[in-house]
Amino acid sequence: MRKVITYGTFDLLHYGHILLLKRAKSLGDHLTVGLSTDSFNELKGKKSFLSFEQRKNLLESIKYIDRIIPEENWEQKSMDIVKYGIDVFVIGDDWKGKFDNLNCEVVYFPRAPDISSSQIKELMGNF
Ligand code: C2G
Repeated sequence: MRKVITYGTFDLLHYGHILLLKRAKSLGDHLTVGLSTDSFNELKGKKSFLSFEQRKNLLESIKYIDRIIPEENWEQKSMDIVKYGIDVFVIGDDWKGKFDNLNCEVVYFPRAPDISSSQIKELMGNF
């Protein structure tokens, strides 16, 4: 059983997120998502439109995801990799190079172009 993990805020779920999750799952048999908590988002300097619970509910409807854990800090990744027996860490290439030292295989996927939660928030602001 090849296990994959990825992390993120996944606010205002869009096709860029889905594509990343689909690609992540294609690398193994089991996908864990470390979902950023609202307090970790503050650490990241991100204010998500949807709360952790709302974002978690949305992710739970995605067939590619097998497990969701809270992402509470920057440091937990290497412990999660050991705790969950992870083989591959995946994330978008906006993070390229940032996680090369993790204790498993690391894959950066190209980000889906022309879509982001902040763009959606801006557009929503006009309605
Ligand atoms: N993503 C993508 N294409 C987009 C937008 C996002 O592939 N158009 C990917 C990001 O690269 C990331 C995932 O979708 O892999 C989640 O995106 P965010 O919620 O913006 O994640 P981020 O805030 O970058 O959190 O510890 C890691 C951080 O928690 C990552």
